[in-house]
Amino acid sequence: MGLLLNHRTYSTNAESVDSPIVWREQVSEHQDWFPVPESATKDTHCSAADYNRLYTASISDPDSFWAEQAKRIDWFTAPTKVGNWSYDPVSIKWYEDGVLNLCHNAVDRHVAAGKGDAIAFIFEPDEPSKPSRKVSYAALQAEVIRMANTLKKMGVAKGDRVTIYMPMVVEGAVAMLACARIGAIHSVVFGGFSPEALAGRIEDCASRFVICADSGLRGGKHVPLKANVDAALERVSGVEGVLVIEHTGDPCNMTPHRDHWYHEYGADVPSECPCEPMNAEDPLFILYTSGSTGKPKGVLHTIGGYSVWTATTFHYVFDYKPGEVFFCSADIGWVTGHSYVVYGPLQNGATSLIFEGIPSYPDNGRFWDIVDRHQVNIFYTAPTALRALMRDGDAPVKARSRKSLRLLGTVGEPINPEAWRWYHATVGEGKLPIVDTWWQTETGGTMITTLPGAHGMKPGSAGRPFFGIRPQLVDAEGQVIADEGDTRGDVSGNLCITHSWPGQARTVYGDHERFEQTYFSTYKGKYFTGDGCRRDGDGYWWITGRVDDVINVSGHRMGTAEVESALVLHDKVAEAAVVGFPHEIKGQGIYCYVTLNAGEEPGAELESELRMQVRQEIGPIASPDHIHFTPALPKTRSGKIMRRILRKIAENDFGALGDTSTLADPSVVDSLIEGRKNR
Ligand code: 6R9
Repeated sequence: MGLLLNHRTYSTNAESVDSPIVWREQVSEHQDWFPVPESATKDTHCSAADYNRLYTASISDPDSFWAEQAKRIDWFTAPTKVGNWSYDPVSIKWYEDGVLNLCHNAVDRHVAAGKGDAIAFIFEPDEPSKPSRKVSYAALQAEVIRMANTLKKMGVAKGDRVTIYMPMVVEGAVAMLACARIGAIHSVVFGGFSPEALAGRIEDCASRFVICADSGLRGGKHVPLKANVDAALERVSGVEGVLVIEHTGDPCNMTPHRDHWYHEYGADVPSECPCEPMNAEDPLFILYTSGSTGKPKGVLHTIGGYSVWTATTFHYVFDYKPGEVFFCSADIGWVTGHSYVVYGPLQNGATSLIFEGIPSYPDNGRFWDIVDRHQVNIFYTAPTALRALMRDGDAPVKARSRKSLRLLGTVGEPINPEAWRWYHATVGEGKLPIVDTWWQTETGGTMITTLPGAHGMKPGSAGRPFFGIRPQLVDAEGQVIADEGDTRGDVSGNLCITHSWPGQARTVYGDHERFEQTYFSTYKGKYFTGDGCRRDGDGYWWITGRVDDVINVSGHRMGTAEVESALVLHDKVAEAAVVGFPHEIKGQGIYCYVTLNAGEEPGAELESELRMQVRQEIGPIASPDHIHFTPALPKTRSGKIMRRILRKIAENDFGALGDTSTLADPSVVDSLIEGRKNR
């Protein structure tokens, strides 16, 4: 088993956490303690005393606690049952006899309550000179109804899978809500994925419908979404309808009978469409995510538990107050966009900002321009973006007022204390709370975080478990090292969660066995997160990064096996091994070791062909940082590639290679080191 453990220290000794993140070793985090800022205690939904009381209640009587939280949302039939789950065998249900509709809770009920004029979405286009747009809850309702009826006209019915391949525009969220409204299951595919990757995701869930835009805009560049859909549909059959939303006006090829322009096809649909009553355990969405083996998995979330979880976490984690503007910079193609651009904010009647572009366009002050222009109160982004902006110094930040900001947040990867401090001191003027929210596609919403009015902060630590969450650290053999409530000093291990929570994924679409195998078989009876973690004596949890063969590049999860599969598709490649290495901006970069077939010569041309190959198979986000041609890979006598050694070499850490005596040919290591030094 490749699950290794990092005991009590961040050292990178041979058997420590895979892909360790070097900057963690250089900082002694213990000295830093930032108490709850005065401003965060004002009207907070959760003080320190509230947290202790609510957390204890959520653990001692989860059913009562989650029955109470379920009252945040409307139910057509209130559930009489709360949690009903087992991790061995794996069966997870919450609120199983409840009937509801998430679109109703996100949109209609606010309109019904007389809040139709409140702003649901603010759209900020890629091009700052173009007008932004405000969409009220009433206008959103009308839009969602139109899209829902258009989908029905196309033949979409309850339970059908609909693939959404959109830029960051309001219509992307409308498409999701329209699916939820009619009981279709959405599968959003990030617009940066290639046609090949899109085809795989369409095929896996046998999706018969696709919603896309003509093209998207990112930093002034056009992303040919419809053309990518066309290319994908040459590789996969079964798609009957493609709904194309006009966004940039770029010309598109339209296949008769299959492809429909939304503004034409949806022009004359009825203006009423009741929300379909759905069982709490009916599927809501599938979202593909990378694991350590095989193709990306279609993680499946169901309606009831996910609704309650995102509504509750949004309320507490961001301490949201009516009228505030919330800006989460994640794309709806990732789970963060699902939970905290769309469903969490809307269920709370919040104003959520949708930003089409990128943080560096037209310059590195774009985020802060948006904050000022739309008076953003809560800003939530990824550490990789902060590291990139930080490089440009304080001036672009200081040139903007940022007075409206009240709370900052991060998500997606561990934040290095240096970036945290910059965020705190420069962006937040040393006054604002930061929530460092640890969670995953599989967890549906935030799991470990400080709560702004309750907890002091330690740069680099996610903080404390959210209500109902029971983290546990175990060693490689599954022995328990630490539970919540344990007050020993620093302990490290592999992070598991011992009890289910409403927002937990229910299965891998079409492959429950893979779900069990991936998450519940390493440590029987526990959900294994794939992350390494340390817990300090104050009860703060510090995520140290993945301990499996998943790497985190700019906050995007990627399986090293996926990149390897793409590389070996090239007919000159014999074998490939891919590892992560510490990268100043991206957190981790992609380092590929490649061996060629006999008679083939490495060279710059082949290198760019391989880069292209990976971009084609997966997308630009998977572009290798290094391609290291080598005559051989370090293997054990039984033929297993020793990734531990490859990781060390990629990290330029040649002194701690550990035991190489089991290698079939130890001289391979010297030649790899030589090759690394020459790069
Ligand atoms: C929400 C999201 C999940 C993986 C997760 C972990 C890393 C996310 C983090 C964090 C440290 C944080 N991760 N948030 N690590 N601190 N605050 O990102 O989901 O794309 O599925 O990635 O991201 O390694 O296991 P997802």
